[in-house]
Amino acid sequence: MTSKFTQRPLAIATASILVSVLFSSVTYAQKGPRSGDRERGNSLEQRFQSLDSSGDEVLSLDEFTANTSERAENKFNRKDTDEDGFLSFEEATTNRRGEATDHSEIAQDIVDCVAALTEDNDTIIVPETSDFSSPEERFNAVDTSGDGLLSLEEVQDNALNKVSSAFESMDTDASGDVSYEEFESHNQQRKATRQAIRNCINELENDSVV
Ligand SMILES: [Ca+2]
Ligand SMILES: [Ca+2]
Ligand SMILES: [Ca+2]
Repeated sequence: MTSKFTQRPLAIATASILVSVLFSSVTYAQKGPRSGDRERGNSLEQRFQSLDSSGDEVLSLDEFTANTSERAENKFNRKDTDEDGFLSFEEATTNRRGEATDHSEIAQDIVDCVAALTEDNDTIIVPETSDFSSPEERFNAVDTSGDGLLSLEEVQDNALNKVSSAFESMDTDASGDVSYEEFESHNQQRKATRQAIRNCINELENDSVV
């Protein structure tokens, strides 16, 4: 891998990566015509209902992943700036500011910091150090063919894996489907965890003594 990228970490970006890993298909379901929906609980219910296409008040894995491939394709096309049908390392790892987020060197510190915060807030889920892997590691994990480029299929497979494992972690009673209660509590965990990670990264990055 010879691509160059800047190493300036971006707190928000990492937090949002984790969030998108945990929750992509939930936000994906929000693409409909609804707008201006500010009421939190209500909007979460609507989100759940829009995912529940069978209307049986639980989400199946199929319902939960229904938009995943299409969403991945849209993102792929947006990132493929030279339009060659593949994502290079740079296309895949740089964000809108032209930087690749890299918190891999403080991954353990982030995990320790978030773990300490759970003493006061047990809604927070402690992340794993692998959630903060380097851009190279993230890229190579998706590049299953190992040719140094990401195909649409690789990107879609990766998205499906992530959304499926998010579904699994939501289904806390292992019933094979996700109830509204499971959905809601996962959403609360996600919000608390995202905030905790953001706070920890800010703190760790602003450790200057002067
Ligand atoms: Ca359903
Ligand atoms: Ca390309
Ligand atoms: Ca369940």
